[in-house]
Amino acid sequence: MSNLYSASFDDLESIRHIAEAHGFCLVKQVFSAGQMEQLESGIAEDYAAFNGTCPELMSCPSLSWVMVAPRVLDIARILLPGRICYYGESYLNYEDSIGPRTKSPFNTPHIDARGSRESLTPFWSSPTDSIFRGYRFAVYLQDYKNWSGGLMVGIGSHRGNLKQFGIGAPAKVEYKILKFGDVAFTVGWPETPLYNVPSEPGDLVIWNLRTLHSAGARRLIARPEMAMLPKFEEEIYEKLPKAFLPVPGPRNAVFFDYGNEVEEVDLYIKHRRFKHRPEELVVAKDWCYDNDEIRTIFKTNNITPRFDSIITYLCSHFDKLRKNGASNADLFSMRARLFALLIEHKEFSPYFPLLSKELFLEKAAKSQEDALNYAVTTVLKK
Ligand SMILES: O=C(O)CCC(=O)C(=O)O
Repeated sequence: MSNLYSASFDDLESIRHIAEAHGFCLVKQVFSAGQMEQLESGIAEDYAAFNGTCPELMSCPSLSWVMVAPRVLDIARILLPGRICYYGESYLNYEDSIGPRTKSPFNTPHIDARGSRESLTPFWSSPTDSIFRGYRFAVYLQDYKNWSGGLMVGIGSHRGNLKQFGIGAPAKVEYKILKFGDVAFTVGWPETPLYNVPSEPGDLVIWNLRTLHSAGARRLIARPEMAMLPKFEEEIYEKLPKAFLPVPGPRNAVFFDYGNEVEEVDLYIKHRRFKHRPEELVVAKDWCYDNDEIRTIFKTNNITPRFDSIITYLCSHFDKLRKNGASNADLFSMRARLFALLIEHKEFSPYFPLLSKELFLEKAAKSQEDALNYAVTTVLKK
């Protein structure tokens, strides 16, 4: 059961082909009805347990299973031959009834992949037009085949020049008139064809980190298959909200990334870490995917974890506590955790290193304290 953009969960070759050709794939029926119920209650449970500030998903006790479900990992492996890496990039959307997350999702079309050898800020672009070796995976709890609110993607936007969709130059847009009775709108379509992904509960939506996408795509009642750029959709919605199908309920979902151990993914990991300045890294306060239980899951499944954000958070927290006069006894377990993570830390490219591993090990051979001081100073300087 595969069509142009979707394939059954067990048709791995089609999934790979579709994702590589178009930059995304709708994978059908990955999760059973029972698993979707488990996911729904898990999201609500963890959201309450963490008072609405959920950590990354592996640190969420009721949700980590989703990311390492065998069907998900089979799909990740076919898309990303070689070792796969998880770097803490995951999150959930939750509200118990339709509220701001559902009404105002992030509907600016964007790509996520960033980083070059010169800077971590620019959008990633391959000099040889190769495919970025990292994907985002999403499980939406609602039916976006028959209602508004799903994901919009630019078909094939994972390749080619970034200018095709307006990054670095104004997008080329072709205008057409769209009529609703006697009201007419001038709507512009980019060269890149747009698509509202018709996901249903149980499906897995995957897209390349270089694929143009936006959240909360509306469907016109008269033309439910037609996708538009959000700014034109908004213009019509403001005047004629009834022209669109409503959303089916709160926009609850989980999102997570896997990538290969390669340069572009290394740059992206560093971009994400640098984006969260150390002082903002309180988000990593409850991140614990370096604990023994979760490490065993990674090991069993041949997943390489990267802990750059946890390291940065620990350096910042450790430094603060030390400056505030915390005793050695108070700092003992944090010191041991940070030291272990630094020993293990391995980057996939030499660009924008978190620290010099060589220098750290050299210092550690003589004094753990000196090595930690070096690491804390270097990591926090960046
Ligand atoms: O909320 C969504 O459907 C898409 C999320 C998104 O834009 C992203 O993860 O970059």
